[in-house]
Amino acid sequence: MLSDSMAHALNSHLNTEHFSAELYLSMSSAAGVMGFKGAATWFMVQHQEEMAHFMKFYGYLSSQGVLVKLVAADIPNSYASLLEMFEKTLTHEQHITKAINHLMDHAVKESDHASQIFLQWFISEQIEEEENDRDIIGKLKLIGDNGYGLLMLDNDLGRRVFVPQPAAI
Ligand code: OFO
Repeated sequence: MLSDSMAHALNSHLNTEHFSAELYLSMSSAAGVMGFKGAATWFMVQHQEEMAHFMKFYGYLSSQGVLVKLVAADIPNSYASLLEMFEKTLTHEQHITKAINHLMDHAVKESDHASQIFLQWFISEQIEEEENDRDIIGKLKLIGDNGYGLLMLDNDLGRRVFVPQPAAI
């Protein structure tokens, strides 16, 4: 059984994961409009991953008998470059990492072992998320305005595929 404050904190984060999904769908559209079809695919896969994260929270809260409350958000969709998109992605993911860590602190404080087990997967996931973003930002900085380099990277980003994750804990 979840405490009211834990249920509230998890529900609030569920909405943040949903925001992430919409943010990356919007970035997919922006990358496509800029002509980066590979990056559009990369962000589309990121969108799918975030929807899977959102559904993990939804599934966990539902299994604990919590009525989920969804909140609509305004999604930014204006970017000057691919580099800006990935820098904003990394900043957003660092924010998510902090939020997951706070949720874990909350669960530890309450001796809520079920939530700690649930959140453990997200702690590991955030390491990978931030590492991927840092790698791409590093490459984009090396490439600069070199068209051939951007084409090669875009090709590479387009190879990303969505791997479905188990919905439950
Ligand atoms: Fe769900 O990890 Fe990104 O936001």
